[in-house]
Amino acid sequence: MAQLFTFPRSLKSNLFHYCPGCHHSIIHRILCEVIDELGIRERTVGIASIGCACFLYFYIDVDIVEAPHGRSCSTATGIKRARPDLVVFTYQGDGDFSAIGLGDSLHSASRGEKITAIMINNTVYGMTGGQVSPTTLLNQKTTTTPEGRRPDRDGYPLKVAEILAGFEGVAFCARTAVNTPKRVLESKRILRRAFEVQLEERGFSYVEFLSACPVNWKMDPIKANWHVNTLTEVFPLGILKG
Ligand SMILES: Cc1ncc(C[n+]2csc(CCOP(=O)(O)OP(=O)(O)O)c2C)c(N)n1
Ligand code: SF4
Ligand SMILES: [Mg+2]
Repeated sequence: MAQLFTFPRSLKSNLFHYCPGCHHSIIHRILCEVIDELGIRERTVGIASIGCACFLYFYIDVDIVEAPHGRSCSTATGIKRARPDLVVFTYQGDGDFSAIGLGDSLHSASRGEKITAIMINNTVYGMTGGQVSPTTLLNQKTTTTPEGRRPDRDGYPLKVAEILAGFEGVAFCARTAVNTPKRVLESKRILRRAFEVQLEERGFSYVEFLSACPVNWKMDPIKANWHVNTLTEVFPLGILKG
């Protein structure tokens, strides 16, 4: 019988701690597949951020550094500048990348640091109980906007990929999702391209994943999975640059 799937070498066999229906685990898998296919596992360093994916070292079998909240791109910058031979990626939430870490993220991108930033946009601070984040949709209920996000009080959703695409230092910028099999395959191609851009030393590469957070969206896993389509109306998918 033909074997269609193999377990990625870079993925540890530990059980995921993520909630049922969370997309973090799918993204971990395709990330590991890309690392394996590019043959870079021995020289890859991941920067885990503070958020639901802070236990990245428990799942991905590469060297992992845990950065303080919001400082992943700066930590990645230091490692990449000290050791340009390494492949360095960050794995950050929308809160980490675009709230507390916005300054670090934008300046790293603007400087054209030769790192790959992966941003998991689930529109909330997932780990701390679902507070509003810069990417929360208008009218979306969160624990800190219980009646929904109001633009006059809470501002508008921050479109990070659109901002980064305008930076000269950014060589590759894309937004994707993993809520259908076709999108999982497309996401893998995009992620691979982002790493290739780093290997080609062309500049900062950025991949944003629209990601389901069933628990904090107060939806069952299936409904949350399809709700990602609503996010795409505000955050369109595609390669913005590269
Ligand atoms: C300096 C600092 N401020 C605040 C916190 C509390 N905190 C932990 S995770 C988090 C937000 C995480 O949200 P996000 O980056 O979107 O990741 P997610 O959990 O949604 O994947 C916050 C505010 C912290 N750990 N450190
Ligand atoms: S709180 Fe949300 S982002 Fe965090 S593990 Fe659960 S579903 Fe995933
Ligand atoms: Mg989040």
